[in-house]
Amino acid sequence: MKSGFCAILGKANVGKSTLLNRFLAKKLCAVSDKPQTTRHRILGILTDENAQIVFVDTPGVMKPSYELQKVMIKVAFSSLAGTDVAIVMAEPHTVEEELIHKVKDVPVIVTINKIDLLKKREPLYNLIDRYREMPDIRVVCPISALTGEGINTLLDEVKSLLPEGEPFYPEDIVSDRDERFFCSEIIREKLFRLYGEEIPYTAAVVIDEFIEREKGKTYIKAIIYVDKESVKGIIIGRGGKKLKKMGGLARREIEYFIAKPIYLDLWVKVRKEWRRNIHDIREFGYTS
Ligand SMILES: Nc1nc2c(ncn2[C@@H]2O[C@H](COP(=O)(O)OP(=O)(O)OP(=O)(O)O)[C@@H](O)[C@H]2O)c(=O)[nH]1
Ligand SMILES: [Mg+2]
Repeated sequence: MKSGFCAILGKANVGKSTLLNRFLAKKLCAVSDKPQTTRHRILGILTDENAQIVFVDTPGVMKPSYELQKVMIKVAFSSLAGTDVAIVMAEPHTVEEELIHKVKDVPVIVTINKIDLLKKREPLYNLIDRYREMPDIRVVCPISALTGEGINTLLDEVKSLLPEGEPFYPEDIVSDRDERFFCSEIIREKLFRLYGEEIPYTAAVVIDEFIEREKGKTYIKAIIYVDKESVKGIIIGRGGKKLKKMGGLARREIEYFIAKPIYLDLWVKVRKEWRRNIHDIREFGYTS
């Protein structure tokens, strides 16, 4: 049996969370077409007959400009401590030299994602050659996390770099996070998907109550904290329509995720400038 940790790192929006979901064949992590969707370190545990791989999804690496982003960067790099393998994910048009140099003492698999978007394959071969010339890179894997192309090869490469050992987690456990956490992430993902521009970045979601009942629906009270009064109005929308639509999408996905009917009670509150205040950031569950 092989077992170990595999951190997935890369710039924002390259497809890290999509890859983790693809590995687990389960929608676990929030995915959106906006950068900086992921704010936490999230484990996705894959156990099969000969290995247990603990994949670690991380926030995208970027230049931080406010406190929350600083915390996110710390979260990303702290996931390298104790990891057995690092997947450094890149898109087909960039070379992630800087990031690769930051990963020290861990075998690196460079993963070029989104190859389904390439019209021609030649530029890809040149890119693979450039990575192969760099020291410390074990393997270069072109993949599409979206279509699944190349995923099995990548999985085999990860396995081959893991040490022999007993599993860390029972085989039916898929994450270190609980249902409450994933409920808040589903709601946050819907904010990313439904609202334009800056709006999702100003929001944090906190599950205030989560009450399971013997009979009837699970009651979930969630508070969306935003940093300005004007954003609150935009999230709620005229006559509450926009929030209702968002809530409906979130409710359906939460019901699917926890396999129970729920009543979702959504509130929007203002916590001025929370993204710049470390105490608020911690209170909302973001820690490195
Ligand atoms: N065409 C294509 N799109 C992809 C692929 N993988 C991910 N995407 C899309 O890329 C966008 C970002 O995906 P995410 O998985 O959220 O990216 P991420 O790296 O986790 O982003 P952050 O959490 O913001 O750092 C989404 O719109 C995905 O659907 C792929 O292989 N091909
Ligand atoms: Mg992500």
